[in-house]
Amino acid sequence: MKQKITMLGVPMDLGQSRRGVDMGPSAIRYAGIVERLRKSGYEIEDAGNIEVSKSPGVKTPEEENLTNFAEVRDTSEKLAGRVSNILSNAHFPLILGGDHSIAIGSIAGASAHFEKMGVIWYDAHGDLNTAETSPSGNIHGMPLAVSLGRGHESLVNTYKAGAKIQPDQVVIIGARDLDAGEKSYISETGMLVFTMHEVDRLGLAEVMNRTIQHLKHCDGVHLSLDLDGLDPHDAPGVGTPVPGGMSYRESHLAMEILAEADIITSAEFVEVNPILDERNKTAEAAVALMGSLFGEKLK
Ligand code: 5AB
Ligand code: MN
Ligand code: MN
Ligand code: MN
Repeated sequence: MKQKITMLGVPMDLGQSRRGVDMGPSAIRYAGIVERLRKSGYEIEDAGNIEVSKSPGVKTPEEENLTNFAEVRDTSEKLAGRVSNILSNAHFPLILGGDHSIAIGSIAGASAHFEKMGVIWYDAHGDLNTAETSPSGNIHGMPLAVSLGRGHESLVNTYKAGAKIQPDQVVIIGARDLDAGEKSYISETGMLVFTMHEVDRLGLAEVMNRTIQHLKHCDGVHLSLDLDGLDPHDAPGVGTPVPGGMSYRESHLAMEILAEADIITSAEFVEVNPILDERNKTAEAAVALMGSLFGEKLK
């Protein structure tokens, strides 16, 4: 993965209901991501943030239970175009969130460059809801469903019409808070999900090996890392913390194994909320994990 990196911030907080996650990209920059990756010998270009605008539109009835639908749709479209351009220039897109709704755009843009792109979803949640199954109406709980072709058609049709990935191209790691509708979808499709139960039983190294094996048939892999996948003790600055997550060190091991396998072709780190954080601990964890993902060695 020794290529040029283009980093792009997406100060989006409209996919959920707590203020502050729009400052995630600043917090991650402040925690020293650029210097860190340069030390590992990367050429990294900071492309700044994309603009997220509030456009109070009138919702149609079918947009009910999709909070800030228009803004999320417009930002996704813009982000997809930017991610696609970064890949066209043969750079690695490193996307800083922002809430997880931005994955709709990242995956739409990145998947256009591959025949069959895999997605690793490192998260306490499945983010597989639709407006029909969502208990909150928050779109950050829906981006994986949208990428799989489920949900409001103007979200599903971001950048290119239709589903961007199929269930056999997805691996969820760290799940411990799935809604009923998400559980049904997982069992209907047989999608590979390593909940915390499997992480405890197998250990994260084995989980990562199985993940890599499962995605062997893919020609690219997008890593979507929600900081709430980590235990709230190690990543307190997130809007929807769930106890019992993967530790700081386990998460490093996961990134190190991915670096060794050299399969990741784009990545995003999302849901860092500096207002809820303790002295930028979560942003610093994000930066340290990016260091490992990009091959930083301990000795
Ligand atoms: B996150 C919940 N499933 O849909 C919902 O942080 C939480 O991007 C979603 O993983 C959490 O509202 C979304 C209850
Ligand atoms: Mn989550
Ligand atoms: Mn998420
Ligand atoms: Mn969250």
